[in-house]
Amino acid sequence: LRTYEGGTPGPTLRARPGDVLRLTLVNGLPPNRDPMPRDINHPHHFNTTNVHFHGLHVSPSGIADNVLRPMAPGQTYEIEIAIPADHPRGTYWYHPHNHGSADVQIASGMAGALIVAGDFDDVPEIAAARERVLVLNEVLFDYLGTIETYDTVWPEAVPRFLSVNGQREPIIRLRPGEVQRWRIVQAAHEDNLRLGLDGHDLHVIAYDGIQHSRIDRLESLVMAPGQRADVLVRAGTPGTYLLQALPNDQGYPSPTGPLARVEVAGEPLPMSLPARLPAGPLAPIGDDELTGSRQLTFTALEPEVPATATYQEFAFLIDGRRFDPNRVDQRISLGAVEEWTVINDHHDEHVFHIHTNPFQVTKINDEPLAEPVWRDTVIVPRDGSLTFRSRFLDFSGKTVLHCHMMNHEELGMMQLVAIGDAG
Ligand SMILES: [Cu+2]
Repeated sequence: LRTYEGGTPGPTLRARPGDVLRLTLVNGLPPNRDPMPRDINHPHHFNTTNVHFHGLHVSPSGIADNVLRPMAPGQTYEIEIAIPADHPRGTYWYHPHNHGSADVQIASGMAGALIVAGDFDDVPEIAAARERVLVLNEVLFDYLGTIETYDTVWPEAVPRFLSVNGQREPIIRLRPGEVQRWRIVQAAHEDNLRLGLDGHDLHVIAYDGIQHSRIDRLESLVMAPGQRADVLVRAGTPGTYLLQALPNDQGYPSPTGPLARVEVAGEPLPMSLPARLPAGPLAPIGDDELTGSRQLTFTALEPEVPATATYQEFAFLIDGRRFDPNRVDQRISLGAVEEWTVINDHHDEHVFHIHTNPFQVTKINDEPLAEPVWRDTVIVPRDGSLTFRSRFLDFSGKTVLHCHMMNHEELGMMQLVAIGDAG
């Protein structure tokens, strides 16, 4: 399997607003054996990679967060990410994003957390809580322990299981009454997960690394691939509780099963949850700030019996077309503030993600949300729609938007975006 630093997940990177991250990527994977396919929207060149810094508001160009820059096997690349001094602090992540190989590499466990530190430092109950980083993945490989053809991924012919930090059902320990803060990264390559912890509520304090201004107390939390959630857990009475992926319908059943065993034991450690949270870092976008709007439509072409079909029988489209690296689909002025509606004309859920700028989700299925939420990755309901507002600030350049179910991305569900005077 392909990994960062020989294991999964990759090392957790920690930075502060104003830092410059300088990374050297040594692509130690062997040469690609397959020729460049005639159809670039079929998976290929599994040993070519690159790195995306998911959720960061940084330059998408040059040697920064540039996912259009392939990194060939046997070569070494410098990467430099300048994090703005006013960047929201929180839980982000990094993963490969080379079109053709990203899905297989993420499924192999190439993913790691990136924390822009200092979020909630001013909330004593959160600052006092022990922090854990939980990177979730759905692991699959063939009977040789490899993924060397896309037929291993699709159709779902090989066993797969859920993992937390590269382990199957690890033990997470808390003392009775203890509050812990879990930074959860949903790094599974293609499926949503509905998380639940037996006997405990999940208190969400941030979505996609952006501080929420209130605590969402949930019995279960649906996380799409690419999403993050910061969650407070207050341990109950001594015992062993399962953190698990519960049944969920994403158009077809999401994976289910145990993720971790939570052991509550030892001397009580009474801690309290915060009564309230401070205002989030990003101001809401009002009607008078908007400079334009646009609409995108996600669709899929699929065979009559999808469950047994091969991947070549599917195509995933945005506005009726598959990804073309030579065609700019969305041109956006630098400084624009826009309202976008993403329509999902398919009976399965899809997951909208755009690089460089987060967005404020305002409506689901045309119904206004009581409290709009800032995100960078969001489920577009099946046969439904999603509306958000975004400011395209600070960085011009070419980048992408796509479905974060990475199998769909590989099979075409991605668009090229040009912000400002780029291309
Ligand atoms: Cu999709």
